[in-house]
Amino acid sequence: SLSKLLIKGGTVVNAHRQERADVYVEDGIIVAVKPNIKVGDEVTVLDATGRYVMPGGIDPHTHLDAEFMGTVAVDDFFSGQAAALAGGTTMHIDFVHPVNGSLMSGFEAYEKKASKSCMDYGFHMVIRHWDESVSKEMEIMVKEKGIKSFKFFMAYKGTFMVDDAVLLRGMKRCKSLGALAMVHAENGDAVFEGQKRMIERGITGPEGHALSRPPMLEAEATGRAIRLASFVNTPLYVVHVMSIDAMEEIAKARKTGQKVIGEPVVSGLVLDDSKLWDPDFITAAKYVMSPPIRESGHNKALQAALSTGVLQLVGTDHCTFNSSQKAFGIDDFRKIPNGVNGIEERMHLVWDTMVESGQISVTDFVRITSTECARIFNIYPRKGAILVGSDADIIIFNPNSSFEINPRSHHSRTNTNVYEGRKGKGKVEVTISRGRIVWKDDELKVAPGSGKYIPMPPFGFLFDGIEKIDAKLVSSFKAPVHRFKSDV
Ligand code: DUC
Ligand code: ZN
Ligand code: ZN
Ligand code: ZN
Repeated sequence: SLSKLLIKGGTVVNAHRQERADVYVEDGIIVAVKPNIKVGDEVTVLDATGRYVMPGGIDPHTHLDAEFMGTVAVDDFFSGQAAALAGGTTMHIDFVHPVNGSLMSGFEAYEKKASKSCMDYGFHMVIRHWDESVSKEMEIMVKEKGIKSFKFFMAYKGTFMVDDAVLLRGMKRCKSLGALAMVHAENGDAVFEGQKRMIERGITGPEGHALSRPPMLEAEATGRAIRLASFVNTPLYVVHVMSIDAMEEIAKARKTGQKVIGEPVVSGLVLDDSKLWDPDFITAAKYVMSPPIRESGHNKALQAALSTGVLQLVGTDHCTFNSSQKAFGIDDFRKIPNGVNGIEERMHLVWDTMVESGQISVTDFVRITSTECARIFNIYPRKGAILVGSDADIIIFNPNSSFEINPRSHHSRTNTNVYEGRKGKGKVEVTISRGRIVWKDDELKVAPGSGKYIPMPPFGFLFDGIEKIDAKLVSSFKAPVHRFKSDV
C-alpha cells in the first residue's frame, strides 16, 4: 500500500545546507522538500517544530552476527539494526568474511544472516588470502554483488592477518576493479611479540591488551598501508583510526594529495583507556577492542582531526560480546573477544562530543554521520540526503532534549555497554526507515525482513569535494520516484 507521510515545521539539514522546510514522503521516497506543503487527511503528519530533520545515520563499520575469536557477536542483523534505529542510524555497512576461502560462499552466508534485517544495509568484503580464485571472485563481487570495498587485516596473526604481498596484490586488484581498499592497520607480527612479552612478565589482565599493542604499531601499519597504496596508486580507507600517531600518518599523506580516508570510531573519540586498569576483570574486559582505546588525549586529538577534515566520517566497529564471552580471557587477555558496542549510541555521542561542544556545525554533523559515508560508497544521494528522490531514511532530532545511556533500556542484546551512564544534550525522537516510522515515543516498531540490501553502484564521483558533488548531483539526479511502483 502507498504510505504517505509529512514532516512539518522542522529545519531540514543536509551536509551542504540547512533550511526551514516540510518533507513529504510517498512510498518510502522523498517526493517534496519545501515550505508549507499542504496534504489531505490520508497523510500521517509529524510535527517537527523546533527540531532538526536530518538524514538517518549511516554506520560504515559494524560486525553483526560475526564469528570472531572462537565465538559469535551477540547482536545479529535484527537486534543490532533495531538498536541502530532506536539511536537514529538507518543504514550500516557490515563486513562479509569468506567461507572456506570462497568469497561467494561468504556472501551467501551473509545474505542469510541479513535476511532478518529491519533496516537497509550494505557489505564490505574481507580478503584473507590470495590466489587466482580470490582475484576472480573479487570481480564477481564488484560486478554482480554490489560490493565495492575490500578490507585487509594487517593484524590478527594466524587468523585474519595478510602479509604485504597479499595486501599489494589486493590493492592492485581493487584498483583494476574500481574498488576501494580498506585496512585494519596494526603490525600483527609486532602485536604477537608484544602479547608474548606481557604474558612472560605476568601481565595477563586487560591492561596487557593496551600495553602489548601501543600506538606506534598502529602508526607503522597505517604508514605502511599508505605507502603501499601510493606505490600502487589506489585510494585507501583506514578503518578505526585510534591514535594521534596513526592520524598523523593520514594527515601527512593527505597533505601530499594522496587519496586516504580516515575513519575514527565512537569509542576512540569519546573514551580513554583508564577502564582497562579497573581491578574488576569484566569491567575492564568490556573495553577490550582492537586497536585498543588509547590514553586520554588521543580522543581529543581525533575529535580535532575530525573537525578539520583530516578524518572524514565516524563508524563504530560495533561488535558486541556479553560478559560471559569476555570472561573467556579471565586468565589471559589474548582470549578476551575484541569488540565494543556503539551502533545505538553513535549519533547521540557524536552530537554531544562534536556539535554540543562547539567543534562542528549541524551540517557537519550530517556530513560525518551520514553523507560522507554515502558519498564514499557511492550511494549518495539515494542515501545520506534529504532531497527529492532520496530514500526516506530520516530522523527528527530535538537539540533541546537529552539522552542517557542505560544498558537496562538499550536495545542491543549486549550486557557490556561501554557508554553506560553517559548523558548529554540532544535526542533522536523519531526514526523513519524508508518511509516507515520505526522509532517514536521511545518505542520501536520493527519487522524482521523489512530491510533491503543496498548494492554499491560503480564509482563515479569518488573523492570530489562535497560542494562540487552536490552541485553536480542535485542538477543531474533523476528522482526515481516510481522505483518501487512494482511493489505497490
Ligand atoms: N576489532 C575489534 O575490536 N572487533 C572486531 C574486529 C576488530 O578489528
Ligand atoms: Zn583460495
Ligand atoms: Zn578492525
Ligand atoms: Zn571492525
